[in-house]
Amino acid sequence: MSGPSWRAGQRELDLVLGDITRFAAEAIGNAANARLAGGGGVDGAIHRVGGPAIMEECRRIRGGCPTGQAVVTTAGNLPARYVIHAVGPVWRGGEAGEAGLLASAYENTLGLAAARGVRTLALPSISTGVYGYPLELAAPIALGTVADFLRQDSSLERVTFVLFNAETMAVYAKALEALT
Ligand code: AR6
Repeated sequence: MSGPSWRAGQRELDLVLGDITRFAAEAIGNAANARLAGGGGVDGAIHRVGGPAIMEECRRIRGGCPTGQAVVTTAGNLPARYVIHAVGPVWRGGEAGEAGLLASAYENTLGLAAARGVRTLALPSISTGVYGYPLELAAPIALGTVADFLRQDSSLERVTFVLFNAETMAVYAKALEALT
């Protein structure tokens, strides 16, 4: 189900309710962990649907991926060319640099996508599941970071947040309204 969207010139930021593993985009963002070890949530779904080729490539990435950073792998069987694994912060109350790390996880994801000439990117709501980042605080950071990037970048045409449940969609929709 599609939700509201935001535009800057030819660039678009949309919200969609759904499962990111079924979404057609050139690159798909993952909410991974620093060991790139797989897990539950969106990470579990991406590895399950994408198949073992994604984990094989994750294992070859020495040192994993520090919090706030991102790495690219194949998308295996997913309808995308790349998966961009970003590691968001675990929520520790807000005084441990969480906001900066969350923004940086998105910025690095966007940077890797742009560097590969990706035009359409789907993103999950990083850190707001198992990692416990409060949705109301995460949504403006997620959307604001993508909007800032789209204002300057000329490679990405459309970034779509694929949100898994109605509550996440409602909070993101409100934050998107505040952005516009
Ligand atoms: N499509 C889109 N969004 C999804 C999907 C899906 N198929 N499945 C879940 N979500 P989480 P985190 C939403 O927990 O908080 C993993 O074990 C979910 O509703 O996946 O960054 C990793 O291995 C929520 O809104 O990621 C890490 O160890 C959002 O995705 C850890 O969890 C993020 O929730 C990362 O935790």
